[in-house]
Amino acid sequence: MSGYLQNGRWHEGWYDTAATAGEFVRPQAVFRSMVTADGSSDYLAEPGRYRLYVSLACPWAHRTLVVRALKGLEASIPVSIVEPVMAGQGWAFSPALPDHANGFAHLHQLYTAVRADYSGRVTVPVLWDTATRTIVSNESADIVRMLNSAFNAYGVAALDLYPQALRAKIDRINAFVYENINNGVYRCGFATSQPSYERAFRRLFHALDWVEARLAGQPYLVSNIPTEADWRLFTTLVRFDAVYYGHFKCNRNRMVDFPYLSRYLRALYQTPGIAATVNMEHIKHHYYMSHPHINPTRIVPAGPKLDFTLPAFKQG
Ligand SMILES: N[C@@H](CCC(=O)N[C@@H](CS)C(=O)NCC(=O)O)C(=O)O
Repeated sequence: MSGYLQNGRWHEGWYDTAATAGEFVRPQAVFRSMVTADGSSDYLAEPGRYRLYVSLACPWAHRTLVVRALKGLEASIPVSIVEPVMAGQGWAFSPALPDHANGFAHLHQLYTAVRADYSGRVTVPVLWDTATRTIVSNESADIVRMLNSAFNAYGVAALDLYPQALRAKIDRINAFVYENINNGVYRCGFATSQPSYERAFRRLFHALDWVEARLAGQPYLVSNIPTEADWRLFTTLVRFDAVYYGHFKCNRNRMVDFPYLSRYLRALYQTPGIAATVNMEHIKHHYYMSHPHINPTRIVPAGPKLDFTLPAFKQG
């Protein structure tokens, strides 16, 4: 279980789905500033100035870790990792997983340090500015864009995951994948009425069938090399068989039952730097232990046996 801040005070509680007929509706992120390379915003890209707060369990935070790794920004943008299980006070730090910048015990303290009367959910990822001691952004879609383009002087400038010529296509695929798959698994798992669960389930597998058919004809979603659209899908797919299939009841098929999707998932996983961003311990412990309304015993399943290191493309 977790909670939220109301006028800067922490309250325990889960999402209220009563007002939306049992449907889970994800709130908008609140901090939406951008870091730029040319100083055209308040936040100039500088090595060591910004810190990412992530959960290794969270698919939205995972996107930012993937792009940080692909762009070679590990030394320029340090990371603080929260404890995997979200309990009474929400995301927490510990002696083993400390808040390096502020020494806080809980992530909600970071939010109220910036805005004493903050109201809303306290989410990861967070891009923190150590110079002005503020939150630049808590929206992973924006953080991914900043890491891709603002820090080229300090990372792999040649890699562009959002090239000008492909932007319209990437945006279209992102919208479809977000609605039906990235957030679709949550709409299944967090639904509190049978019809809203079944609607989300149908839309999810319709979308996965569409992706499977597309991948039969081309290796990646938009181009013949991975783009931002593929990495945004990856973080959901890599959690699918271990968590969403069982815990979120997305159980028409597993990833391993889709030949093209599973080949694609392995190809992305085997990209240099990516395997190190995937932590199945944190992923499984987070989901199965943080939602007692879904899994009251909080027992973490021992399976399934997964191997993303099998050859991505069959020989011959
Ligand atoms: N729009 C946000 C969503 C992030 C998000 O919902 N993160 C989840 C973890 S997977 C979280 O921190 N939830 C805490 C809560 O809702 O209380 C983003 O993509 O950055």
